[in-house]
Amino acid sequence: MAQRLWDKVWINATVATANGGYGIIESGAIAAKDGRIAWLGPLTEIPTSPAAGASTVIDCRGGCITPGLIDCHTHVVYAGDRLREFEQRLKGATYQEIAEAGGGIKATVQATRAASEDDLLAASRERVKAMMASGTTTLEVKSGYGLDIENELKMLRVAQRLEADLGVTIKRTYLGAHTIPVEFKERPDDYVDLICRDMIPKVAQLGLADAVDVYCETIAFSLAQTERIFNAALACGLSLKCHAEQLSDLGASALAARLDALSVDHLEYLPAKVVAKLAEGPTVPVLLPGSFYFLRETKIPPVASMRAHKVAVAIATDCNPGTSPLLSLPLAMNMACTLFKLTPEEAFLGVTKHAAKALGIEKERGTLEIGKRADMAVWNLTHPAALSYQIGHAPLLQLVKDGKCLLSNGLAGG
Ligand code: DI6
Ligand code: FE
Repeated sequence: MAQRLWDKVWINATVATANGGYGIIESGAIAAKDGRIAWLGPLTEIPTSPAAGASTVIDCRGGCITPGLIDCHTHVVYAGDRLREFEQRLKGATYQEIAEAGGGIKATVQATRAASEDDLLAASRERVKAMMASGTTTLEVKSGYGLDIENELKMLRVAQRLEADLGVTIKRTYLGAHTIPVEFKERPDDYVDLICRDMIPKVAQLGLADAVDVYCETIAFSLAQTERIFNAALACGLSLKCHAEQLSDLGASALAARLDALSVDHLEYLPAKVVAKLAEGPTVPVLLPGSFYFLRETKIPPVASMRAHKVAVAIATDCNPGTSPLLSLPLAMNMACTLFKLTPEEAFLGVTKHAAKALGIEKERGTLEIGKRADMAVWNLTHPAALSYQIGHAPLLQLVKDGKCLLSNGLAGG
């Protein structure tokens, strides 16, 4: 038999390409060849009949195809939990008070150091599987609960193994600058030296991370320390990301934007005047409504100003045990709409096109276009706005990564 044009064709779907807004194609079809999108458009315009064009034809039964969702900020690799701290906060203790008393991030550092690499993998694996069940095909994973070379490398290796095990794409970020570890309590700048002189070069040399992140906050690293760490990262050819302006305004976003960071994340305390700076460069603001919700914060990031300056805004789960034990991007989208007043369309772009940009992978993923990876989610929904609208239920029919089916819920031909 003559070689077929494609490997697989999905038909009978509303295709939301995320290219120019929702980018809807009604009664659409998508064809994949060698893991990439080879054709997409209205079924009436398909150049050959689906059955003649590909050996596998998937009937989406009127559902909706979106790009696979991209979670561009997670700390999904960790051991233990922070249940007691959750209860303490509900009784009135603040996140900062708990951190200053030696709990918070430090408690998770203790548990993560104590866990074997295999145990850490097993715990994290279950969480990533839950993310996939909500439509995530690509995620970022940060280290930052090891805080010494051995344990930071252990976390990054677990992220690498998760990718190989589960078939998702994982971008790895070194976050040694998450908090000052107890052994450096009295000499924080010595820890910054260790990060800059030893840890960043080691991580870069082993190819274990694509980017370096710093938690710039009164309870973590100062602006001057952040700048030193960023310069060390740039010297090793790594990209920058930053936990910025979450609980106070230290000027981290302006610094990160000046250094062309990939993203600045959180931003509740970002002054509107800095938004204009973000509009001028490549740095993507990332909103994390899960931690805002879970910490019962009240200060809202300057969303109206971001909209006015037409900056591409991304949304992520920030999945972590202390401030956002959240695994579902559709739920993060709902929170971004209800808590920050994003439109469902902005939320949709925030977990697709703009999230890809926040990870530097926008040439390959984040929108459905000919030549890009066939990285897609098929939903039992008629329109992608329903992802933001529904609370706690994302009816996923199929998850497709580079043309391969990772998950299928009752769709034939997967
Ligand atoms: N992201 C973080 O890394 C910190 N806050 C946030 O939103 C803290 C994570 C933690 O408490 O474990
Ligand atoms: Fe975070």
